[in-house]
Amino acid sequence: MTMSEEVPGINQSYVAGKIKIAQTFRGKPVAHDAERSNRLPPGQRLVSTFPVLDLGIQPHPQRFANWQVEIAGLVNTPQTFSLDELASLARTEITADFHCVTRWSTYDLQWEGVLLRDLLQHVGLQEGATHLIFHGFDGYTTNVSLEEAATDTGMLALLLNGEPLSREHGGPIRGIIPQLYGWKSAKFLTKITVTNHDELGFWETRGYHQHGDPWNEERYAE
Ligand SMILES: Nc1nc2c(c(=O)[nH]1)N[C@H]1C(S)=C(S)[C@@H](COP(=O)(O)O)O[C@H]1N2
Ligand SMILES: [Mo]
Repeated sequence: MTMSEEVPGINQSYVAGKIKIAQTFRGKPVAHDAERSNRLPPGQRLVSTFPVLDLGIQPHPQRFANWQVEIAGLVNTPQTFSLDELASLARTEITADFHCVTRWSTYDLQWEGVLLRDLLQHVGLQEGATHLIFHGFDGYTTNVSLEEAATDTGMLALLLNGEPLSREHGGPIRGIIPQLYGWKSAKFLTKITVTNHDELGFWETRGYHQHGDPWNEERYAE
């Protein structure tokens, strides 16, 4: 996919605006290895709300009951899970801060769901597997290394702050990679593809950083 390719139905002016920002900031100096004892990563501003940002295509909640998440690619047993099947796997709760590349951060979100580590162990990784790609209902994709995903906090979240995840924040299920910028946390998750190389996702093909570590200000491609 090229930078200019249009995806039907998405908010094109939102996307065009972000591409422009990525181009403007490309190669500009950023903080590296910021002090993690400062809870707020460099260039971020703390907000007390949890803004909603996406391409503008959200699934109708009527779809939630029959939602499925497919795990494909370099796994031993490719499998399609219903929400109930996912919910019946070992459940984990985490509390994490959320850092958006558009410079707001919000603290102490409580996510509950299934650790990617547990899920990947369940389906079995094939030799050579190094990365995954999250796919959203809206056609959104984002790439994450297994090193960043299969941690003790990387998860598929079903609940936010004790409530079923709302449509606005990515319900019924969302990938959560809390140590990276929020664009790596794919909403309305429908599929995970495990790969043996790093393939760029929606924003990564449009000028965003391949990795996205807020403590190194990995906002845009260098
Ligand atoms: N499926 C999907 N997931 C997505 C996005 C999207 O457009 N579609 N946007 C990403 C971006 S850029 C951000 S900042 C966060 C915003 O999450 P929020 O709306 O819960 O704040 O979702 C990320 N995950
Ligand atoms: Mo974002």
